[in-house]
Amino acid sequence: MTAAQATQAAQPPAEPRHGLRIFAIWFVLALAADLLIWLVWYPHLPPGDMSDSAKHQQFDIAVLAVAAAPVVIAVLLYFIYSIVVWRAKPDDDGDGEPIYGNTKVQVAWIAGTSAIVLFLAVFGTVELIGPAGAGAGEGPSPVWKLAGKETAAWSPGGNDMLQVQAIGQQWDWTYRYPQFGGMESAELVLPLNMPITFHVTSLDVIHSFWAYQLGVKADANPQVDNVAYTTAKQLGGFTVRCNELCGIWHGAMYNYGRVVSPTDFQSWAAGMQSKEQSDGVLSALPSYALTYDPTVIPQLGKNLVNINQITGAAGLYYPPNDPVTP
Ligand SMILES: [Cu+2]
Repeated sequence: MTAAQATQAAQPPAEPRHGLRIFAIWFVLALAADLLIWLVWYPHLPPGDMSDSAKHQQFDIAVLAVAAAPVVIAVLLYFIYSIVVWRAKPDDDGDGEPIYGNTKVQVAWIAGTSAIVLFLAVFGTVELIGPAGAGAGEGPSPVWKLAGKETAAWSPGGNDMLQVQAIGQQWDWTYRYPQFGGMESAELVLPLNMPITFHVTSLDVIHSFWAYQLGVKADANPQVDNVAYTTAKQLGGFTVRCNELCGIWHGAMYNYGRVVSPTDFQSWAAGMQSKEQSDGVLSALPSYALTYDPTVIPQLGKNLVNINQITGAAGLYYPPNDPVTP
């Protein structure tokens, strides 16, 4: 072996293009993860797609996951790649080479993070203006109102918004339909494909109206009219829960609702209204107000239990039948 050959053999092999390698592995993994999220996970995301607001929540979570997965993969991949490829030899106690600015890395970092942050800001704002809202709870005075008319009447097929007052009390939900003479129901019945305005309020403490499958969640505060919108897109049943710890029977504070066709809804609501009218309940009920605050009328409570199975309050508006107050 000549001296020149010996020098050549002692030289370390040329460094592979690490950046390109990492990028290639990252690209394949990120693409696979995003495809999995979009095609496999997205359709199963809670809360489902029973209403437009639920659908939007699914979409938002899916888009954010698609944006986040490549970032998470990049961090973990760089970490693992460093451990495997740049690991120091057991007998190597020396320092690594000092590193100074790397224009390519700096430009890529600033461009990448700026793009992600700007995208999230624009996407988040657009989705807040849309019907998705913050869990479809738009607050007592919504900044962006949905297009639609809040009228005293409601007709199926018209573009009037159906108003439903969701009233929480310890420990039950009841529903009031001001466009049907203030008729009250223990079951939340909604028409398909019709824009609905929920007016959420409470008679006593703070509750939270959570129609899970509809993707609607809104605080129920006494003396506050909290507004939330949705449009049901599928027929079927859904659950309404209280989502704010509100006392000992908070866990039992749930009931059910169903989405029916507009004509079925119309006949159900008209039937309920005339039943409550002929029973004298409707005239005895306090007049409709956005912050509903009826006085205690024991006899009325008993009537409502007989007619509509409305029960639940702990000696407040309705008699303390169920659940039993300890
Ligand atoms: Cu509650």
